[in-house]
Amino acid sequence: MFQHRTGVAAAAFGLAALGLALPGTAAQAATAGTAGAQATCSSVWTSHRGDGNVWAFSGSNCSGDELGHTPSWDSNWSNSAGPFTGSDNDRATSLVNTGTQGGRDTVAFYLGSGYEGGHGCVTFGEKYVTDLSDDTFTTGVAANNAISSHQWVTENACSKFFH
Ligand SMILES: [Ca+2]
Ligand SMILES: [Ca+2]
Repeated sequence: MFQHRTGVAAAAFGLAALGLALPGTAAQAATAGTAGAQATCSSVWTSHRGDGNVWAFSGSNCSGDELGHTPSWDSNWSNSAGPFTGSDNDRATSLVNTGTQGGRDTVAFYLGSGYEGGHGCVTFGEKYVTDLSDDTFTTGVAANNAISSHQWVTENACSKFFH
């Protein structure tokens, strides 16, 4: 790891010494469009990692309907405000975290609106959860088809992690 990083730094210095511009972030540009019904949670994460969003899907392994994706929070997935509305409530079965690392890089999901009823988290490092049917909130209530609010938190704010 250390030697690899040193090598990258040396290469960058070499380019700078030659007066050449570094290529910037073009190589990191997001691939447009996930392949809809053919998407898997792995492909969603690969295509969108680092874009700052959290994603929710109605089926396992990111199949079914995409309920939404957002860099923000939503205290009520059933109301008409925010990124999750109406029938999105109580319908999530798989989740993806394509946020950016550091600080509030973990998403906490809650049984009830208003961040009530117990929580379960998906960390930056975990990337995604393919099936909530074997998960419960901190209150012991089944998490599948039960999420009603979410927010970004620090990992150490969570006491339960979906798997
Ligand atoms: Ca909402
Ligand atoms: Ca609920």
